[in-house]
Amino acid sequence: MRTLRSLIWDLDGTIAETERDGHRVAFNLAFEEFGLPWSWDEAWYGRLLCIAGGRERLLADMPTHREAPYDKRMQEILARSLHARKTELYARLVADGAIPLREGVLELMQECRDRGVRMAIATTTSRANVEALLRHHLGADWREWFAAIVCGEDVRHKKPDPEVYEHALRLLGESPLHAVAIEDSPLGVAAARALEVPVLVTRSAYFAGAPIEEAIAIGPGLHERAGWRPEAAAAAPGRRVGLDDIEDWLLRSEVVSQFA
Ligand code: XBP
Ligand code: MG
Repeated sequence: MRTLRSLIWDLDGTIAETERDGHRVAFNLAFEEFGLPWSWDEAWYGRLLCIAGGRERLLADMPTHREAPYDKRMQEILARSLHARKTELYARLVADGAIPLREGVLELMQECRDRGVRMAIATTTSRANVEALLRHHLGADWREWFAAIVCGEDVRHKKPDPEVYEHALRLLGESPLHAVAIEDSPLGVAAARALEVPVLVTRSAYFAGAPIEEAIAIGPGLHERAGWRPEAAAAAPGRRVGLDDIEDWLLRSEVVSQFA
């Protein structure tokens, strides 16, 4: 029987709305500092999110600008410098308090700690971004909250490749039978599902309407038990989604898959 022993968190879009309010803004600040007349509005950045990795996203967008170097190697050099500066500017935004955690995230993390459910981070964002955000919100001992932290630098292939989940499961010493991932994007869901890790989806600003299949449940966020599909039916107190709800979805998904 499936039981929940480990909860694996995606970061961008799931723990906080980092893409719209953090990375995009920091990229635009970096463009300005470099004297480039480039600016990614919310809609355009949303389209670029089909490419995982900020540096990779920059490289994909470069040919659309006449100021970009023609030579591929020069493009690569510019992308590296812009990306490095973007990472510094992102950390400054976080330190200034511009990027709150999504509602219900801290409460669920705390519940995991109280009930002995181990947590991991499986993200393809850079380690510096994970460090900046979680230190700011969880405090200096933030690392102790997680039994495994896997970031963009730790993998050869970013999501939707399952490598990041493969690492996280290995570090946790966990089977997908006893883990649940929390994700917001189709790329992230695909990465977890490739290893048959069950996924809970909390819709983020950029993927509010994206078609997503194969989730044990999809809903608006952890702060709210209304609006989930299937509905949050565990006899849980309060309004937010808790571990009882997640365990209930896990069991129900097992029953559905047995009779499918
Ligand atoms: C996040 C990403 C990252 C971030 C930006 O994926 O794809 O590229 O957008 O971070 P996930 P970097 O939702 O899996 O965390 O600029 O450091 O790549
Ligand atoms: Mg995400």
